[in-house]
Amino acid sequence: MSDYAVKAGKSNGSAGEEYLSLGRNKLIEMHRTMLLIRRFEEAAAKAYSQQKIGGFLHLYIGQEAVAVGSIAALREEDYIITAYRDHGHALTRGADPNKLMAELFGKYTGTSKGKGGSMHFFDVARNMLGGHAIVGGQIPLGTGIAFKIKYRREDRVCVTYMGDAATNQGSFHESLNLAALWKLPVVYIVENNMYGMGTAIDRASAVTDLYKKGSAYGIEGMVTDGMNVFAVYDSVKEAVKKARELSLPTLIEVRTYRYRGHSMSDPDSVYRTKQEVDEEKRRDPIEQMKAFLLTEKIATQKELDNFDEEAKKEVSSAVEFAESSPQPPLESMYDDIYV
Ligand SMILES: Cc1ncc(C[n+]2csc(CCOP(=O)(O)OP(=O)(O)O)c2C)c(N)n1
Ligand SMILES: [Mg+2]
Repeated sequence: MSDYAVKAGKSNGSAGEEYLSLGRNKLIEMHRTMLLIRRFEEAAAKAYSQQKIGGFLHLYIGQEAVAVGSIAALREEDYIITAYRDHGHALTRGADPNKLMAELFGKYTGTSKGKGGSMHFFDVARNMLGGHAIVGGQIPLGTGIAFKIKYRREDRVCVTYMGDAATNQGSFHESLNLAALWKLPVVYIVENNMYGMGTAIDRASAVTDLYKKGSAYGIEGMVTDGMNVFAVYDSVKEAVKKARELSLPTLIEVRTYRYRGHSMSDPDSVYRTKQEVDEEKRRDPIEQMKAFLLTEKIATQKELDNFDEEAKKEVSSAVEFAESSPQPPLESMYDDIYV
């Protein structure tokens, strides 16, 4: 692996004086964002089971540290683009939970006026460029955004997220080749949650150490613990620095886990055991962050409880907002088809 050294992120978030330099506000904000994502997803699952949300719904529960740790390492002007499991990324970027919930409900007050739904969260003002339903479809788009950054000599990077199964798509390989050839400021983040729908990674991918897939194109690979927000932050910070200063791509494999099925209609009990899920939950990213905040005396238990209450309140008012919002009017059917 000489030229394409593999670097592991730190896996013990409670070990760290260095993280205190992020400052109390930032640390609390990271924790509260993970909480907001989890409560948002739980409320979305409930609304889906009440048939208030139609179509597909892919939840991010368990993967919160990936969006939060990675986006904490970015500047506001940096771009992000991801697949359909996109709620966590949009919330972390600061998209309005009311509008996001309304989008799930198909309402006119939603981020895309109710026409995009769960898989197509967008917030152009916050440089969140989707939300893409075709597996691997966002990878060439993210690569193209990085090309645009370089072509216009902008001081930005593009973080392109994907699932583990997307690394078996041709679009992944074509993108990595061009990103390396043209030296593009892109960071590819593979959210390896071990499954593509009901298929375990070792049944679909010849190489299961996904960070190694960059080596065919001379792209440095890193692997990091996706249940630890600081490990994700460290790896992404390093890769972003390389993209910004040297205009070089990196492939980061983030090992994470989704607690729920692939989507709301997936009976996950047929391809994995409850024991496996319970085992993974013991590494819960939110619980790890709580332990860190308490150990380092950054927050008290009472404050942590309050943060959770506030996240629940914010989410229930988002549900109320979505429920009381109007449907898109029929006349709007052909609006916004082209920019
Ligand atoms: C091109 C294409 N093929 C198949 C599908 C159906 N499909 C939707 S999600 C998915 C699995 C993708 O898994 P992964 O990339 O690991 O992402 P995860 O769902 O685990 O976040 C498949 C096969 C699709 N949406 N697009
Ligand atoms: Mg997956």
